[in-house]
Formats: sequence, structure tokens, C-alpha cells
Amino acid sequence: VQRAVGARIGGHLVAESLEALGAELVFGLPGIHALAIWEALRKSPIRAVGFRTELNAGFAADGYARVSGRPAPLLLSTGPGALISLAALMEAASSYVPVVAVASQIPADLIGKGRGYLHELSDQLAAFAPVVKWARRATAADGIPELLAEAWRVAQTPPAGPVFIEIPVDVLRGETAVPVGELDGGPPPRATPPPADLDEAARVLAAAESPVLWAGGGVHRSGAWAQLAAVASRLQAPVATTFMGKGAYPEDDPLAVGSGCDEGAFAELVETADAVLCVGSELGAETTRQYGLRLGGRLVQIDAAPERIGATFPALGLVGDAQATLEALLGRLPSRDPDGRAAARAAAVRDRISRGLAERGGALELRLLESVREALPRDGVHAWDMTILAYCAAAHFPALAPRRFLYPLGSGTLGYAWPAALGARLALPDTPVLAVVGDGGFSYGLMELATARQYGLGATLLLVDDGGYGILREYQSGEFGETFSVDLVEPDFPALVDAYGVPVVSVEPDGLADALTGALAADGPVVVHLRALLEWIRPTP
Ligand SMILES: Cc1ncc(C[n+]2csc(CCOP(=O)(O)OP(=O)(O)O)c2C)c(N)n1
Ligand SMILES: [Mg+2]
Repeated sequence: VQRAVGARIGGHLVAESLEALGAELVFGLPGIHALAIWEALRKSPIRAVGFRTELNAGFAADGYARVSGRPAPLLLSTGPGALISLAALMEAASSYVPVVAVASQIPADLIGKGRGYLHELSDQLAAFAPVVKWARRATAADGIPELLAEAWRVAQTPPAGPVFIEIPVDVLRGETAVPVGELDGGPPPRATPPPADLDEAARVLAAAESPVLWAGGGVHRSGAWAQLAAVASRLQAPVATTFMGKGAYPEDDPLAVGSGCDEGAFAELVETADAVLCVGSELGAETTRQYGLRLGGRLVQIDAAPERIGATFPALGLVGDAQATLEALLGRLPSRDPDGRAAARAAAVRDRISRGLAERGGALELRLLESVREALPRDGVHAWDMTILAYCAAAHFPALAPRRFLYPLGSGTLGYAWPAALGARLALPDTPVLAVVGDGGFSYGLMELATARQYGLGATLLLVDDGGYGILREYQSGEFGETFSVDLVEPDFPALVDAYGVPVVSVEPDGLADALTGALAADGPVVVHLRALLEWIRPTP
């Protein structure tokens, strides 16, 4: 075996390029072909954070990027080690999150030859290409810095998304004298729509008597919440968010109507508005009552992707970056008197939803959400897995700060919340971080309790344990009358958490707020274990 002690090799170009691009840490898991990168990281100022599977490393990178707005590097090895990250990259793609995946590959001259090389895939790039926004192979060491800069730029260019680079092991291990100079991986200047489009949109909005703003995840990605609030105030319009947009506008504000898009009162507000200004949302099935929403007024749609304009509803499209486009719109909108009408319209929606909730049950679920809200500071991170309490939260938990509500509804990806919460804590070391996870989802990521301990990550995991796939029980009973294959023989969860050296408290619903408050104040990870049979709170028609 050839030794490369002290030599400057391709792996150094990866680490030095990431450093030049401003990366402060990398997520990942080493493998034999990728060791040159890890060797370079050993002496790099970049912090390398290892997770126990590439899937969770990918979710962590996603959580880091969602809360910080910065690209997150994800280091993968070849073949199986790369493929295991695919579901995380799919979630990042559908939620428009800038994750920069860098994988190793077998030696360049053997790719596609089928000669039985370790970890060989017939076409690794083709496995990633349909999932990510952009996928490329580095063919020589001297191209690595520019390729990484391009990846960094593409990942951030609105609409943001994950990218994938693979580098053959011989390129990573080969000696190189190529310097890494300054690299510019910044996105292009924020794009704005043509002035004529802005003028027309402003005319429509200024003439509207009952306008509504509807904010999606694009507001978070673009950092456009201040502009959104300014437009809301200028137009005197109630502000709704999609699930992915939660927190883009504080849900305790008098103009806020929340995110309960399946609720009758919410739908009616949007359907009867004479103008809806939608910012950075796909207006997909989960947002539009499975495309059943019927808009009665004009839709003005801001999106960075022209193909999304009008994809669900006919729209006056404003193609551009959310922040810059709202800013440009703001300059064209007259100020309205805050005569209290918009706040009254918003309050009427909120009241009708709460009255419906009181009539339809869900008292336990709502009490648990209140306990979480009580324990979590305004700007605390709350990551929700695909679990019943999360579906209740998506509609009814007040998110109060931007980029703090993490939810894998890009693709509905079970197992996301806990590793994403750890990634968020790495980005925001002084901010309380909570993940809410069901027992099914917990088993996807429980091994990262060790990661949390290893890196001293203070994050709290609320485990809601109903001994199975609760939501699927509900769906099965509803549709087929019986349940099947959804009950789980579960381990002794407290003992299991204890084995990881992580403190665990078991609580009843009444003790939840106190337990969470204590846990969130701890330096390291804590698990709060709650046994409860919850039900999804069905929306009020
Ligand atoms: C990766 C992935 N696998 C499977 C599913 C299907 N799925 C959605 S929710 C769910 C059950 C989750 O159970 P648990 O975490 O215990 O939450 P609960 O529904 O019991 O509240 C499953 C299997 C999914 N969405 N994503
Ligand atoms: Mg469960």
C-alpha cells in the first residue's frame, strides 16, 4: 500500500475549497475511498461532525442549512455509503434546502466497467441526478476548487436545493500542487421581476378590498420575513403561512391567521379574498386541500422558478427572489390606514378555528402543544417528525420566529426530526432545540443519541410513544376497518436511552411543560419520554 503521509493530495483541495467557501463544519461519515478528504480535515479549521448513518448526516446537514440559511457540506463515501443519504437529499430537494454532498467514487478509469471493484455502482451519478438539483463528477484534482465553488453557488441560487459531486478515489489520493485561491460560491444577485409585472401586481393588490398574504418556505430560504411583514402592514392584509412557511410571520401577531390550511375558516378566507399574494410556495397538494381549494380572486404569485407560476392556479407571476421582489413591490404599494379591519378578519378566522377545535376534541393534543409552547422560548428551534403530534402542530402550534420550525413535509420523510435538530444546534449553539418524535421515527435516529453526546450537543428529544405507527393505524381503521402491521414490540426506551449515557425522564401529560423546561436548560442531550395515545385533530369543515 502506497502511503501518503504528509503529502498534499486531492483530499486537501476538498477541505481547503470548503474552507475558502466559508464552511465552518462538515457532516458525514468516512469510507475507504473518501479517507483522503478526512485526512485533510484532520488538520483543517473546519469542524467535522460524524453521524452514525449517512441518512442522519444528511438530515443534520438539512437542519443546519434550514436554520442558518447557509449551505451545509455532506461528506459521503462510494456506493452504499452514498446511496443511504438519498432519502435525506430527496427531503432537501423537495424543501429547497442547500445541502452540498461530496461523495467518493471508484478509480476514474474503472467507472462503468463492471469489473467488480469494491463499492462499485454501475452509474452512481445517475442514482443521484434525478434526486438533487445538480450532479457532477470531478475528473481531475485541479478542477476541484472551481467545481465546489459552482456546487456552492448552484445550491444557493433560488430556488435553492441539494447538489451532488463525486470524486474518484485516485483523484482524491493523488498528489497535487494546485493552490486553492479565493473562491466565490455566492449566489448571483437577487433576481427581480420585470418592472411591468411589478406595476401590474401592485395595481391588483392596491385595488383589492380584502387581500390576503400567503407565505411559503421560500420566505425562509430567501430571508424575506421583514419584507413580508412590511407588505402586510402596508396592505393591511391578514397573513397566512403554509406548513413550510410556518414562522415566516409570527403566529401571535394580530394579522396572523396561522397555517391551518385544511380548516374551513382558513380556506374560506383565501377563497373569498379578492387578491391573494402568495410568496415562495409550490401551492402543492398539502397546501391546497389536495388541489381542492377554489380561489375566487386574483392570485399574485412570487416564485424563483418560472415553471411553478400558475402550476396549480392561474396566476399573475412575479418571477424572482422573494426578498428582492417583496422589496420592489413595497415601493409600489400605497400605505393603508390600519383601521382594524384586517386584524378583525384574521381574528375571525382564528376564533372559528378554535371554536371548531373545542367542539371536535383533541383536548389532550392541544394541551401537549401548549406545554411545548410554554417551555420553548420564542426563537427556540422546534423540529417535528412525521408523527401525530406534529400533524397537530403543523396546523395549530404557534411558530413565532423564522427558520425555527423544521418539518420534513417536503417529502414526508420519517426519521428527520432528531438528526435535523442536532444539525440545527450545531448552527445555533446557544439556542434551545427541541425535536418531537414518535416511537416509530425514533428508531430511525436513536443511534444519534451517541452523536449528541460525543459532540456535547444540547438538544431535547420528546419521544411520544404509542407503541406503533399511530397515524397508519388511524388511516387503516378509517379506510379498511382493521389495522395490520402497525403495532410494534418496542424496547424499554428509558433503558435504551440510558445505555447511550443520555438522561431520560418519563412524564405524564401534566408534567410535560416542566420536564421540557428542565431538559431545554441542560447542556447536553435529554430525552423526555411520554406514553400517550394521540389522535390527529381532524380539521373543522
Ligand atoms: C421514510 C419513511 N418511511 C415510512 C413512512 C410512512 N410513515 C409515515 S408516518 C409513519 C408512522 C410513524 O410512526 P411514529 O413515529 O411512531 O409516529 P405516530 O404516527 O405513532 O405518531 C410511517 C411508517 C414515511 N413517511 N417515511
Ligand atoms: Mg407511534
